[in-house]
Amino acid sequence: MNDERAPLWAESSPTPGRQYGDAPAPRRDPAQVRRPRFDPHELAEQVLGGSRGGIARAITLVESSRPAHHAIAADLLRILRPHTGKATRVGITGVPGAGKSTFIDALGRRLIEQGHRIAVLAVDPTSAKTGGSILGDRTRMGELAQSDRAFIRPSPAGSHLGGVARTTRESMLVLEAAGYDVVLIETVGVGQSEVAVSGMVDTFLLIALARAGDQLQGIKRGILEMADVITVNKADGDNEGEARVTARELAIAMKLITSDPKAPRPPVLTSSALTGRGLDEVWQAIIDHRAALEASGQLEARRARQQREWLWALVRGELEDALRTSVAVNAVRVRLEGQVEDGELSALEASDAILAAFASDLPQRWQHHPDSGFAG
Ligand SMILES: Nc1nc2c(ncn2[C@@H]2O[C@H](COP(=O)(O)OP(=O)(O)O)[C@@H](O)[C@H]2O)c(=O)[nH]1
Ligand SMILES: [Mg+2]
Repeated sequence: MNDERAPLWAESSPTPGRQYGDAPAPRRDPAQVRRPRFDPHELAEQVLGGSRGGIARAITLVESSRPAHHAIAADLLRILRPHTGKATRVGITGVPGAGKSTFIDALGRRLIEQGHRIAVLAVDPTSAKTGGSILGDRTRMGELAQSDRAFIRPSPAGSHLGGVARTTRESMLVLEAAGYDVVLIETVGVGQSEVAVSGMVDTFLLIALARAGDQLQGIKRGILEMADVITVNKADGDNEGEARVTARELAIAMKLITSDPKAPRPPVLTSSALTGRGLDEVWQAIIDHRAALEASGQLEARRARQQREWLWALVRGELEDALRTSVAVNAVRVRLEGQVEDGELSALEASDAILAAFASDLPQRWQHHPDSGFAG
């Protein structure tokens, strides 16, 4: 970066655990590599004590795709739950290149100077395939990553958005329990991941760019609707004037987009991570948004709604996985698909047959759950 402050790594110890900028996602699930077994009580103690190694192991555990680890992760999260929920949770979106990572690095360092502890997570289902965003962030978040008051975790190598969303949410809880009071979640700006992130944060910041004209086409309307705070970024040098013009245009556009005329319209600001101008104002707008939610009781309602929606997202995800892997369903699928294609069977009849096969083959672990109301 271009300022004179001593680099934070000057006095901090090396940070264990996978970080932004490390080698691309390991080919093997790290939890499958032989390592000491996970003990949820021991791990919880380490997390609550702020041990970086313990936090990294806890996140590795929640990211693990091994069924045996799910139960341990659930135990861990149950122990940690009373210590979660106090952080300021912020989602940060914007098209690739908008400057999100640079912004997070600059903002994060300021917040650390103010005494905060910063957790940075990413939701990017594409990163596992391309490794792109992780490599890009090596330089962008280098300074923040060296601080012992920051914990930065790249998007997990999940295969699909649902998996990435789950592990990001659970990692956030681990980090909150470890005392990180600001959680910043960067996302890629393509739509679906924003929906997932908006389901786990209090405030959504949209980082836009000055490019009068194609500004609105580049940002999907759905993402504009989700934004609680907007900043036109890279407002420096020759770009500054244009950024202001764009901010005014966006402010007008937001009037049209907000369906409820009484709902507070998101403030549209300008900022530059390069010069630092506007960063404090953006953070203030984020704090103000959250404070307004809290004062009106909406923060609690928002989080309750997020939990409820998350519950059903989990149920749907599990159902889809079970359907896809069901032996009985797979035994009939090709035949039924063929019959539907040939017009021998209606889609409705075939769907009944598939569900009947599925019902005969429901995963054991779903049956007789103590809270199901069916168990004896
Ligand atoms: N002029 C200027 N360039 C910036 C600023 N922030 C980031 N950049 C540059 O924009 C490019 C993309 O930044 P990055 O943070 O990786 O964007 P991301 O893809 O949204 O995370 C990099 O070359 C940065 O150096 C800024 O405030 N002003
Ligand atoms: Mg980035």
